[in-house]
Amino acid sequence: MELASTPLVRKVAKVFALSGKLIDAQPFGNGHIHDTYRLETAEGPIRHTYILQRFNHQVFNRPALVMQNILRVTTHLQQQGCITPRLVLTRQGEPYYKASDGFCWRVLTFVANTYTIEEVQNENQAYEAARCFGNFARQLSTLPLHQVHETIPRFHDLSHRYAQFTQALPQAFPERVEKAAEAIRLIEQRVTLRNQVADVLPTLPLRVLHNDTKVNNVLLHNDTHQGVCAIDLDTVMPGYVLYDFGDMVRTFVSPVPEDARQLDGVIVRKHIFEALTKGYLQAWGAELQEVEKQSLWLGARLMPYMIGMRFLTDYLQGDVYYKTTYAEHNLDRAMNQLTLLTRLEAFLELR
Ligand code: GN1
Ligand code: MG
Repeated sequence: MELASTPLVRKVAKVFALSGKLIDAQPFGNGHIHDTYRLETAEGPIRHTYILQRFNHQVFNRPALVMQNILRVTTHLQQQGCITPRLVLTRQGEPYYKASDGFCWRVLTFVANTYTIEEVQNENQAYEAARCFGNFARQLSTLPLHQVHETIPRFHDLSHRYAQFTQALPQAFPERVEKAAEAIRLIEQRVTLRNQVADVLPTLPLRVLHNDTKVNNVLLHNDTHQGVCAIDLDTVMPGYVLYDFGDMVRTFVSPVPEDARQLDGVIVRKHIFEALTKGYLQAWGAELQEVEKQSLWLGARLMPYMIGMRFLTDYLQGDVYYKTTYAEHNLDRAMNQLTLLTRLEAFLELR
């Protein structure tokens, strides 16, 4: 049996009210923001599994509000009999712990018999994951909006993201601007898309949404492969359904990862698009308003555009936000997303 990876991780883990004795801690998952570990404890013959995260407080600079949201949302879901990860408090009863490394750490339960995927391989996965995110938002429609904090102000506000991009441009390293010329052009060019978003948003109701509906933020069941629940609840806050729908399209329809450099591989799989649309609409049922349904395809273009813009802005700023593993990583991600946008525009045009 492996021992917990570093003394700090072991030390921090013990601050939390885990059941049993810590026997293992391993790095886990592929998130771009936090550092995540999977903990295992033993209580006699029983094993428990937890998720420990070192919180990125540069991205989420109000950790107390994020944790309050998670507590409210998971409690609300549990009250409705839904499966959800639960927050494990520290032995002092706090929702997170500020460690000697200056970082905030937190623990959530690991939902048993589940797995995540990085890419959608078949229609069933698309349908199940979309149903899960749809159910998640519908179940939260009875949670008053004012009870959920905006954890990252203006997170999906396109005009704000565009302003960040245009501000980053003149301050960027000239060689990065040069390498990014094509991506910059693809972003600048989309005036109509920016205007459409500005026109449509004021007609839509605000709802409590997930706001990061990447396919790896949903748990599937080991045996039935059905969607079990949504995870990664840091960005749960008020938003518009087209954001959640659009982020699913962004991460489900292409058969290659968001950082794939082979742009020929970035295509729109029609059967996956249809399966996810079906799953999402079924989960909402009659609760989704007609204006919201009409807005979904705009979301399918908005999200690759906005996330592509955010990757590119980070590239121009010198990779200060997303985790990267090589110099051009954020540029490759941006080009991938902008290629996906171009392919989605053609796809939706034909429908
Ligand atoms: C980040 O944390 P993770 O990897 O699930 C990001 C999302 C982006 C996504 C791009 C708080 O999500 O907004 O869509 O990367 N989360 C934050 O892959 O910025
Ligand atoms: Mg995640």
